[in-house]
Amino acid sequence: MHSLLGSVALAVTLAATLAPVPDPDPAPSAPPRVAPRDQHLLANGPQYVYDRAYARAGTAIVAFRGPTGRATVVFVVQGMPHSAWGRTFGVHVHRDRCGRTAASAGPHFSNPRAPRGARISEREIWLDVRVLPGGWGMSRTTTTYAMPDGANAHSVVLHARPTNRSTGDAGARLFCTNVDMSDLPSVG
Ligand SMILES: [Cu+2]
Repeated sequence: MHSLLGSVALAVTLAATLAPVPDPDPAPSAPPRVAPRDQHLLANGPQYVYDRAYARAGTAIVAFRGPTGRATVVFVVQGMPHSAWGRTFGVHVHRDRCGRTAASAGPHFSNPRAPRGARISEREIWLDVRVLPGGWGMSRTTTTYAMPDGANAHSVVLHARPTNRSTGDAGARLFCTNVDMSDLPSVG
């Protein structure tokens, strides 16, 4: 008797194991799908490297305008050489697109509507980045002013030294990433 019951129990267990699992009903429980909106600008680079030691560097830039029109810019760099680990590099938004020479990107972007006497750090967009062990770093900033339409802002340049806060100088230009910030997407 015992062995018969055992066989029946085994058969039932096997049947349960082999029974097809019903498909979960996807319609009512699935989260709604939404179409992505162009709420930010994304750029990858660099397009030009002016110092061979940085040939393996990679950049990503995200930018958008918030509800008040202020621009937020996020800068990510990786692939920096060992000699750069632990150091801080000046990074700025420049006026012109990157080109074959380091000078191609032109001068720094400067807010054309800045009040007279505004400090340079409050007219421009600076993203100085500290490179961590592993060769990557991230920085971000939000302007204190509304980013105008049609702004002369078409690239991000990484320099050899931290930015001098009174002059804006940061030494040699190491590499350049194209990013058209002339008409940033707005959020809110
Ligand atoms: Cu610069």
